[in-house]
Amino acid sequence: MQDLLKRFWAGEHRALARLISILENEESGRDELMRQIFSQTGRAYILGVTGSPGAGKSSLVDRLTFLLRRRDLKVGIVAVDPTSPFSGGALLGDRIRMQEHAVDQGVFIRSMGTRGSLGGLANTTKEVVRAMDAFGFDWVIVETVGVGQAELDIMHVADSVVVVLTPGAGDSIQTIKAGIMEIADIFAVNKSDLPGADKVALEVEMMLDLHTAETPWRPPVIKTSSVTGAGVEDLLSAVEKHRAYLMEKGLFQKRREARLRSETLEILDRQWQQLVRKEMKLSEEVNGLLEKVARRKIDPYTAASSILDYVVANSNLRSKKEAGAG
Ligand SMILES: Nc1nc2c(ncn2[C@@H]2O[C@H](COP(=O)(O)OP(=O)(O)O)[C@@H](O)[C@H]2O)c(=O)[nH]1
Ligand SMILES: [Mg+2]
Repeated sequence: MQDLLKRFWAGEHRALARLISILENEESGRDELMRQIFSQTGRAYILGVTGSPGAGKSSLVDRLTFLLRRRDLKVGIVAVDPTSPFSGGALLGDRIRMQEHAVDQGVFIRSMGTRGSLGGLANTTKEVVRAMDAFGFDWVIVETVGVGQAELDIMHVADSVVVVLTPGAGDSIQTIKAGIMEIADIFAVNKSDLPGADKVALEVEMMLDLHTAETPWRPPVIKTSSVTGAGVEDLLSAVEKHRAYLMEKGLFQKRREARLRSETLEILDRQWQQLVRKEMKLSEEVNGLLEKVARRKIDPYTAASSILDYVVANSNLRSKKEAGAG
């Protein structure tokens, strides 16, 4: 592991890829790795891009990355979209092929597998973003399809969220899930080279008229085309404006603090569950209680409280023993 980290800190893309695999497969040592890289995190700007399958998210990310690279910023991309794996479109594909031989490897793309539960996916994605942050990317872009709760959860890691809409069929405002509208900091009406983009943009503006009176940030609506490249510079400017707004109002810091707090609680939840599972394997006491519930001898609430008491007491005992031994 120390060897892996050494190569990771040296900027080896293959070490980053390996580290991400460890996170993805929940291999042992994962928590320890996260612990070791934490101090180097918190520097990257994290941009979320979400929208329906086929809206042009990957193509837009491709364009945005191209612009960021022109400013010499390093970009990590995490694509969580089982419907269309990120290929690194025309612009990026060439660039990455070019860079395979170059010293400067400023782009790294990772498509997340869909194995495991979606809840697990959200958690793993957060860790992968963190790994890319520690690796030294200036921007980390996360692409997800805006379908379920897990995808919405993933967007909570982002500092700014772009929701991509299209003039395409069924993408009318009325049919878009409420949750997705609420997380948008910026709207991109993509495929503006096709007819109907103006109408969608107008619909979004009207919706915003109704809903954003209370907040000082009104999400801008930007028409883009990832085919012609039109509007993509404007989209990036809008993201940078949002970033400046977050900084100015102290929201950037506040959000990140809140995120670290809730993440700690998530880790605690996970560790607690592991502890209980371990006790269940080892202790007849816990299994006895579960058995009693199953036979309706006691109620599940009493049993759960007893298990809680038991696990706490027992783990205290164990750590005292370990302390005594050491
Ligand atoms: N006409 C048009 N087609 C686009 C545009 N952006 C993406 N597409 C096409 O839409 C399809 C889906 O694009 P993709 O980026 O994979 O969408 P994703 O599923 O949201 O990531 C591809 O065939 C793209 O070439 C655009 O701005 N205009
Ligand atoms: Mg995609």
